[in-house]
Amino acid sequence: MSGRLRIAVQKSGRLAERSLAIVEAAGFRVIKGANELFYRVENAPIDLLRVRDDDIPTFVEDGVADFGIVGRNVLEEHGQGASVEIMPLGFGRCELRIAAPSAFDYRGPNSLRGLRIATSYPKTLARFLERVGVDAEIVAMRGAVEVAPRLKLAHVICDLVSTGATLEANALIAVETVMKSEAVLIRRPGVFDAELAQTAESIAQRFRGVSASQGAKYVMMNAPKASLAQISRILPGAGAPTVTPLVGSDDAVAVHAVCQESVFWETLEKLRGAGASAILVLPIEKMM
Ligand code: PRT
Ligand code: ZN
Repeated sequence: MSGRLRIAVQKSGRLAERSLAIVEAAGFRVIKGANELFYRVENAPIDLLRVRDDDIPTFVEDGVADFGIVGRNVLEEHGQGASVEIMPLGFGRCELRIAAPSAFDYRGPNSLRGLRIATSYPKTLARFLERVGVDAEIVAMRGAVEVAPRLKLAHVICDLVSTGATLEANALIAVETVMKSEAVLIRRPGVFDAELAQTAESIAQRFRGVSASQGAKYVMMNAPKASLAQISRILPGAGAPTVTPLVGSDDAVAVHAVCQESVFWETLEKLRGAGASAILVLPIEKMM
């Protein structure tokens, strides 16, 4: 493969833009050339293979691509289990759920026994039904699954839900979660040869850095020494904070910490309640 590494990404659709954005945030400059199938990275030996998301698991398993960015739902449905999930990427979040007409009296998976369930995820649904020990008929559909009950094609549906607006517009209510999904970085099975190994390692490490710094914040404040323990407990997802003396003060210190989770106004109010002042929350651009 001429020493270049391939990352399969969705060409167009819900994951396309964010997939490109994460590659660029990792410092890889993507040239969006005239070639529809490949985008070249200018400052690293990487090409982006732009395809339909359903094909990504197969391409990565067969070694046509070395890495792929794809929804875990698609990996579960179209993959053979041979590729390796390296990390979740924090976007494209949704849930594969079973939904029923609002009048349906749902009392757990047993209520699905003998029913027709429409879905674009027949394999994943079949595994779920087997796991809960329920026999039902799966009606495989390509899209517009939410209209199946109205058309009397099926009693209930199994589809991806993010905001819930589509279910609501079709008078359906989610009754069961089959799986939770988000975009994930996957790699092909097997080892990379020496030429590609370094690029592969750099991709994985930089992606980890980008995904860790998304949502992470750098928090600074002044605080009384006496409340340091309390303040450490309030800071969301932070390791041990850095504490430095303040000139001209014996009982107050400066506290710096990297918070891995969102820092809300309530957190700031709690910090102030614990005696902190001059609280600053800053975005983090890169982390390693
Ligand atoms: O052309 P290609 O095959 O590449 O794309 P596609 O049409 O198969 O997929 P696309 O672009 O629609 O979605 C790509 C991936 O985005 C999915 O595989 C999921 O991992 C993720 N994702 C996240 C979603 C949703 N949220 C989502 N809400 N994919 C689809 N939906 C649909 C859902 O099927 C339903 O029709 O949106 C509707 C529900 O949305 P809400 O907001 O009304 O609940
Ligand atoms: Zn698709």
